[in-house]
Amino acid sequence: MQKLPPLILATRNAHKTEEIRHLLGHCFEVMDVTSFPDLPEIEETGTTFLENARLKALGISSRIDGWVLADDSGLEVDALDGEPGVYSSSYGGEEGNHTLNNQRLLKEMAGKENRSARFRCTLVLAKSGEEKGVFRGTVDGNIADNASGTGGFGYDPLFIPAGHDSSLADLGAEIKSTLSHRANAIRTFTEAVESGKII
Ligand code: ITT
Repeated sequence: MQKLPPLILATRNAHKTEEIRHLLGHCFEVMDVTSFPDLPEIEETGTTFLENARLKALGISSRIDGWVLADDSGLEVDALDGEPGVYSSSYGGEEGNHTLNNQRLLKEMAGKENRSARFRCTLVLAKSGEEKGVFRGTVDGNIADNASGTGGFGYDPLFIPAGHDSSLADLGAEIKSTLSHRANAIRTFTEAVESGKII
């Protein structure tokens, strides 16, 4: 592949950065917005993953030079009519508090027989405030009865991917990087880059 320019992730979530760097580090220098302390916080006022990913991608790329990739992601649980969905990061009442989020999820799922769920990831690529591409990925699975494992972040201790018996947090970073919603979305992004359609 040709030498590619740096990629700036429109995220303050260090776990996302670490996972995407692991997936893309061989072809891009991957940074995130924590390297640009003057950038404002982008408010996620959208009601879909795509709307929020666009707000982040366009909001950041209109303020800095270079290629910007935003990730909006979350967990949809069938027995909860798709909740927590776009509100995954604040489901427990406090933005980014994964312990409270998992506690609330377990409470809402108490006694529910249908445990099916999926993670979704929507990526928006942008440059100079213009959208250059949208890439999506999902992973199906089930919500566990109890939290287990220390790997990953967020709802990983409660999410058992289809075809496995352990949570994503138990399975660890290497396996997560082969099957996660983020890995699947990044794969479609990489295919577009390799085919010369973008960047
Ligand atoms: P940025 O907006 O700065 O990127 P964020 O964590 O707030 O960071 P989102 O608004 O996209 O990102 O919310 C994503 C939430 O969905 C995240 O906080 C977790 O609760 C959940 N989530 C997303 N991907 C996940 C994953 O791979 N494993 C576990 N939980 C995940």
